[in-house]
Amino acid sequence: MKLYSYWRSSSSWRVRIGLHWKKQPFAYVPVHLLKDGGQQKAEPFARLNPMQSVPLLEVQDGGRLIHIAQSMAILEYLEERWPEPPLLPGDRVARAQVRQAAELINSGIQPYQNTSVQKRVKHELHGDEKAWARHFIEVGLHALEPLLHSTSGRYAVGDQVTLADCYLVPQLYHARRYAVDLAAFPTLTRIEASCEVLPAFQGAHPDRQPDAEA
Ligand SMILES: N[C@@H](CCC(=O)N[C@@H](CS)C(=O)NCC(=O)O)C(=O)O
Repeated sequence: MKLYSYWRSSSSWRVRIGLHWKKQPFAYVPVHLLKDGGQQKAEPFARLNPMQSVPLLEVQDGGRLIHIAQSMAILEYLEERWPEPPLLPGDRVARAQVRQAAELINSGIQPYQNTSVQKRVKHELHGDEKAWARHFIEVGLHALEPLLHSTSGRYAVGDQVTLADCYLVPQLYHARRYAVDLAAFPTLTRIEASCEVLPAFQGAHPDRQPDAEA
């Protein structure tokens, strides 16, 4: 199994957590999102993933070599193929709460800080791309804090690690990069601290990846 990834990509990081959590070995294929105008836009990668983004999972299944993009699709695939240890709870209300938190980040925060969006705000619209991203990160985290206050135990939803934690931890790293003051989010940072000590989260951290930069 191969994972096309970029060390600081939060979407790739979510999948790395999932692979480590399920103890599935994988080859790491770096795709540099900035070098040469972005290797995600060049062949051969762009042919494998027309969305021109990471993560991309390459995996053998039923005698076929398949490629899956979109972190949520990949993580749900991993969950169905290797159900243990789980990343989705058995209870359907809890599952909905997990997906709610993950989607808030996936579709409500991360797109605004994405490399291509940042470039367009800065170079084509001549805006302050960092202020732009910071605004949407703050709005999203202000919604997430009370939601997770009501669903969390040790982790985002209850006392088991779930997909919601795979989305939360990388997003908080990027919140810091955009100078968001995390003092307003005590529940989120408490959950992050619980996750950070787990080997799966440690192995998935950007600084531990082969393409990490100083
Ligand atoms: N919703 C997608 C987002 C994928 C995505 O935006 N990936 C970013 C890195 S975190 C990327 O490859 N950006 C390339 C670009 O903006 O050109 C997912 O969850 O996989």
